Amino acid sequence: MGVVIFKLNWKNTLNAIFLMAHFFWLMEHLTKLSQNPIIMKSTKPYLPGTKQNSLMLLILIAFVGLHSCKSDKDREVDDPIQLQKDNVIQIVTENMDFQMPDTIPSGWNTFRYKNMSPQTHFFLVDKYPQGKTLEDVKTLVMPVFDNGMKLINEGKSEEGFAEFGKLPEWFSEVVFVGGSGLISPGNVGKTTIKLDPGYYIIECYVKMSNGVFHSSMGMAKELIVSDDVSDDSEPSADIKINISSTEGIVFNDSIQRGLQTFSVFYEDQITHENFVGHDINLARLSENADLEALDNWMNWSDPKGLIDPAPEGVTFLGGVNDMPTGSTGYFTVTLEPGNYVLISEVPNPSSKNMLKTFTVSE
Ligand SMILES: [Cu+2]
Repeated sequence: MGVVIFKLNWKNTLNAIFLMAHFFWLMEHLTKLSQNPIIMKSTKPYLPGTKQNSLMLLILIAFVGLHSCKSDKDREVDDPIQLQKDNVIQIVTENMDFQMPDTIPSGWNTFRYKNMSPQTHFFLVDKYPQGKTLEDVKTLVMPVFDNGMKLINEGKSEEGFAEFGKLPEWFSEVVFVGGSGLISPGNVGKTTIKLDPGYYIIECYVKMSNGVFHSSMGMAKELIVSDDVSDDSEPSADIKINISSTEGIVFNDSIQRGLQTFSVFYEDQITHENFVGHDINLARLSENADLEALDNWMNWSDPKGLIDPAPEGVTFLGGVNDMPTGSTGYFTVTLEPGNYVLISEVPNPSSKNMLKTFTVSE
């Protein structure tokens, strides 16, 4: 702390010296100008005699103003305390990738996921059983899902689902511990979850227009959660969502515009018909949005589901991905006035009370 204060004071002193040097340079420059007959001819009406000094003073005030603004900004960026307060893990997708750190602290972590690609994505964090790695996923899990999906896409759904029986036994021990909801191209989602130390794989299983999973195209990445605990604490929520297999999505739908933090409490978690649990995805709806098309799209095990392109008029803004019973995750979003939907990525969400619309008024 003492070091920080010293550093800032030292920096301010340097700034002051810099400022004074500038001022003297300016004075000298103006003096030279006043000695130049051509320039003085054109500026003389604006510099009548004694008022020249007041002008210089005004310029100095403007100068000091500008410089002190700049040094305040510098201080914000350089202050390590400020950085710690906003300990956000950045994830970027440009082309079937997760550009992010390999190791992150345990405890509460906020992820800012920026989708700079032309496809819709999410990130899901999977905790793997002891000793299982991304290599095992590539050799024993991905081929099974790829073959099964290929058969389903060919109209052989029975054979396709039978294929999933070839998944290794330990795959049932993989725990989905959260992540973002779906995020449309060009959008950013902010999700906060608590993580235990361990070995994880971060993935996206949205499908390309040819039916191939993004995870098989590179969107599966190892993530180490270290024993070091983050300084972040649990966020406080403006809007509380409860989700369960029995009640579906439950929340108070009088939601204001502006920056809002949602909490998502998993009252229970089950494995749905497509082997995944329920989650929360927030989307903004345009006039032309077709809710029935969206309802059908949310099932990856359907040849037309969770595939590029996403339904028209629906802009996904993130959310909280599958979590175990009793967990709470958070997501933060700026809401403009308009129509929105909270929806789960499960087969026929509307039949499970997991498609709920709300309106944000002006
Ligand atoms: Cu993806």
